Amino acid sequence: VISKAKKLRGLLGTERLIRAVGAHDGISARLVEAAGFEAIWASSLGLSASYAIPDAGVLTMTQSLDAAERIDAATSLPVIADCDTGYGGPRNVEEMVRWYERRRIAAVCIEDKVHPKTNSYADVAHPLVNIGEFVEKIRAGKDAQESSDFMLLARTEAFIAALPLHAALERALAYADAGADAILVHSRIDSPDEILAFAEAWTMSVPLVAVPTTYNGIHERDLSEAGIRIVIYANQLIRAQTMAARTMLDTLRTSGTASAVEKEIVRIGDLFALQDMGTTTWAPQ
Ligand code: SPV
Ligand code: MG
Repeated sequence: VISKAKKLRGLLGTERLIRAVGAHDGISARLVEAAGFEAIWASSLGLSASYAIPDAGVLTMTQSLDAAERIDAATSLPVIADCDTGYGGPRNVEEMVRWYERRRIAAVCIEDKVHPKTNSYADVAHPLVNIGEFVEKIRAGKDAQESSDFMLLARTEAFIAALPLHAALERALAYADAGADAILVHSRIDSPDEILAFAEAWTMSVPLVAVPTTYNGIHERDLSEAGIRIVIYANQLIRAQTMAARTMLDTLRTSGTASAVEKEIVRIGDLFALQDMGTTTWAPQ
């Protein structure tokens, strides 16, 4: 069987944009696959939200690893695990890579913020570690992997920290030189200007990854034309689930009968199918 890491490498070897969607558990991963996307992003925001705890470096590596493994087991798609800052220093990243690779996760992503980091959209300071420190983490991670297919994505939060383009590029170049297999460049402004300027200035063959959450007006076609190779829809799925749940719960509370929500919820048979029950419901649900 071909490994998930090889699968992701294979996708990167084509011309087509890879679309990854953020998931936080088995069923969300399965829904992403059924919808026809190419990869899963095991999101720290989604996973933290599913625990109802802050996305602020609170999850331990073990919790994130277990979740990534459950997500991976539920889908044939490759999983890119959001590993925050790498759970500590270079020695932690080394250990992290060993475990994630052992558990067949295709790729991990670490970011250059100070640990414990806070989600990029939070209205707080987003201090970065210096370049040398992050380069050490990348090297430690790359030295630890066994198969050459496993990938380590390096994410720069330079724009999140309000640094200019040249600083973002300086960081990304150093990370690529240190062996990062892809560069995730993050931005939280409403326009794609930062990402497009970065992609325009990027001359290395190391692929770029973008997360168009705030600059959601851009089309995949334009990201792809700009040279982005992976687009991550990081949080739309858990936001959709949350909205649907809220609507259903409101209807249920105000109506006083479960029949009122029947058209807002999937059939039990749909769940059975998603969980490989291999049977149908006895009632015409
Ligand atoms: C996540 O999904 O946890 C991410 C991406 O890190 S973002 O929330 O856009 O920062
Ligand atoms: Mg995250």
